[in-house]
Amino acid sequence: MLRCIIKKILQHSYVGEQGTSKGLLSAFPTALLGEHRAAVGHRSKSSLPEVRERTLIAVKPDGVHRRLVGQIIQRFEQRGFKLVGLKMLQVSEDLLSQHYIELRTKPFYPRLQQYMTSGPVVVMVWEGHKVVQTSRVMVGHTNPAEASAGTVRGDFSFHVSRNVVHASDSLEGAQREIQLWFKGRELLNWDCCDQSNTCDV
Ligand code: DAT
Ligand code: MG
Repeated sequence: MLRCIIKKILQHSYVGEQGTSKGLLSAFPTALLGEHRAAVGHRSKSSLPEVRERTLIAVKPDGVHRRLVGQIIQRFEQRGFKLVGLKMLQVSEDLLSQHYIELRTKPFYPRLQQYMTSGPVVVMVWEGHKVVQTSRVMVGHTNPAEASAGTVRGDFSFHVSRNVVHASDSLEGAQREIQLWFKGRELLNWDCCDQSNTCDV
């Protein structure tokens, strides 16, 4: 009940900033209001570029077939990152060759292409402080045989040709990959209800 009253007052204060709601608002302790300000859409530090860092994560066809999508998403949610884009698709050879532009001349590329186009992938954009670097640590070494336990690859795979997940390896790479896989309108800017503990840090 108290939460509803506070929310109503805050909603009024965002519409007008003047009149009775402002007077009533000042009667509430700041700590009590902080959570509710975030919940009704107050924007603060989340617009800073460092906090808004984004990366591309994809569950590869083996991960989808093995029903690992949920567990992989859970790891990123648990870490505190914010999901801003998500879709499932069948990758074309053309999209894959643009994604792996630097690997196209590698001897293993034909097998990589066959594997990556063999079934659907689930591709996501995650946002948060140092998300590119942290995701690479969470995903683990390219070769699962060298990936630490506790990483996605270290826990769910044993061979480089079936390493379950993709994660962008740099800020520039992430920007390029996000633009390649997602249209701008497919990415959502939204404020978490626990913004002060996850995003505005
Ligand atoms: P990462 O996925 O860790 O960024 P990468 O960009 O070097 O690694 O390679 C992309 C993918 O290509 C990798 O996840 C699995 C595949 N790959 C890399 N090296 C390989 C190899 N020697 N044999 C087979 N597949 C390989
Ligand atoms: Mg890579």
